[in-house]
Amino acid sequence: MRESKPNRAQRWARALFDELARAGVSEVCMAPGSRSTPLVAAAVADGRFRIQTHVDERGAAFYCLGFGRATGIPAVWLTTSGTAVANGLPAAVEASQDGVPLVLLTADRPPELIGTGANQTIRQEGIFGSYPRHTEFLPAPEDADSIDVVRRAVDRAVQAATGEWPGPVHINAPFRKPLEPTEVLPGDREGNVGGPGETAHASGEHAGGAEAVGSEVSAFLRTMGSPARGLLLAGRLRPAEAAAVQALADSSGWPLVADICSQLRMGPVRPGVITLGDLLAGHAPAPDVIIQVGRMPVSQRLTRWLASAEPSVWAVLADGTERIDPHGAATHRLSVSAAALQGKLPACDEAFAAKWGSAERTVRQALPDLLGRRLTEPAVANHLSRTLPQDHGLVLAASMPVRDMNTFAGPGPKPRLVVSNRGASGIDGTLATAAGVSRGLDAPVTVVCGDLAFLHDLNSLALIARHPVRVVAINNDGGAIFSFLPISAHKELFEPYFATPHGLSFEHAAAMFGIPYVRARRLEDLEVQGPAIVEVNTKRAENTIEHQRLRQAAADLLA
Ligand SMILES: Cc1ncc(C[n+]2csc(CCOP(=O)(O)OP(=O)(O)O)c2C)c(N)n1
Repeated sequence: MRESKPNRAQRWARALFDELARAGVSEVCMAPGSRSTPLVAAAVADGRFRIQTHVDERGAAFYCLGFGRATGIPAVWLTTSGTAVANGLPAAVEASQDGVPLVLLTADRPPELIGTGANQTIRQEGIFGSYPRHTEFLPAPEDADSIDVVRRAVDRAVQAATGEWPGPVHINAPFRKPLEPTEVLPGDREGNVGGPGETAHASGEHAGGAEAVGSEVSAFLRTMGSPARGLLLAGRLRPAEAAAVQALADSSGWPLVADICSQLRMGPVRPGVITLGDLLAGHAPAPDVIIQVGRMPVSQRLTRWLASAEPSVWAVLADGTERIDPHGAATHRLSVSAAALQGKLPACDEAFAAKWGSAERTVRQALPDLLGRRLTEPAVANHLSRTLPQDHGLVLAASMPVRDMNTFAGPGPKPRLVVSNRGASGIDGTLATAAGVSRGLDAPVTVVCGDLAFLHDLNSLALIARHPVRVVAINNDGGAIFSFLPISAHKELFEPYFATPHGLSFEHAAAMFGIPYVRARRLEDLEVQGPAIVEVNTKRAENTIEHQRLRQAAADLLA
């Protein structure tokens, strides 16, 4: 049976805003994001709220603080999950110290995604420390029997924010997909795409030591048997780990699907390394066994496809306490490094490896022609990857820059290091990160970032000015990534609250900080030395179509 509109998340969010309005709250300042979609849609639909948008959550929170100071009525600071939430702390501290009412309303991922390496997923409980007067951690809408849960929570929170000693309050609201106001089939949940959802440990917990590692590995190898079709999947890795993973691939002959931040994705062509996993997903033979190393890969298209193929073994080599498995597909978790498997993996079926290799070659050879010479976002990624000066560091902003480089980078010089702030996938601090990487490597750096990420960290241009950093700012006048989400079909909400166009150009910002500026008109214009800002103007609508065209072209080649 289909639920009628609005779906459960929407009803929940609408009750939340109805209760806020009944409590006399009417001012909202929000920053764009996806997980907060039900809350944004509800605030707009309610009609009683004045809604400001601002790309920088820290500034948005201070805006709300200012409103509370001026009126004595709390404003609602509305954000998505992840580091966006952490950006509210300075205003929360000030509001608490000085008794200013403020409602910190944070969207969150549902509990089953916490601690799995899922995108923009962090532990949000207690994030504002002891500063809130009161905290409400709501259950996900599907986990509560009644909508009264949310109404009572809002009442308690506003009461505390405006009580005898006013101050900040925190309401945390997790949501499952679908997030947009649309129909939903009951039971259609995130996570658990195809796998068993329970992770076995190959042996009992071991307290470390070579002997214990050896026994864990042999227990795993016994369980795995002799698969013919084994695949190595490399997520974010540090260079030393990457070298061990490469050695494992070389010795076993298992195809190695390398993520952009694996340190194995970019550089000259290397047999056995699959760089175009995002485009090949669904068009290459499915493996029986996957051994995954490093943190979560960027391409959800790839990992979802692998999960849906239900490999009999999906072993995650864990390097921390998290279970890197947002799709619930892992079957084994091994507390060993890739080096521990060296020389122990069974040989790979040659036909299987050859099919992956030929799919990779087919798309790689066609890609330059498919991309053409126009200044599109995929072509910029590809051109930068092929022309990156030797030994440059590469920093990729969360959102489309890291995804496009993952999907479209071609063979080229090997960067010294490829990094992206993908631990929590915040768009904040990207420019400062690039300056720090440059100093840390003692080398020039190229940073590719979107316009919202650029604006979010504008004052860090002061750091850029002092380092050999080339900033490639892809200005598509808003958040292009949201055009790929279902919310883009909701025209009335999409542009003002998700895409959030600003109409700004970065020329004057460059001049203000004394940084040379280039407006790129051709791909060759990207090739400047830093410090420099290269602004690339693209159109969001065309970008979505171009991505679809390229994906289809790759699929046609592999059909
Ligand atoms: C600090 C922070 N706030 C909000 C988000 C949610 N978010 C994810 S992608 C995105 C849009 C980024 O736009 P832009 O930097 O212009 O890149 P584009 O999507 O155009 O590639 C936003 C706001 C986030 N990841 N981090």
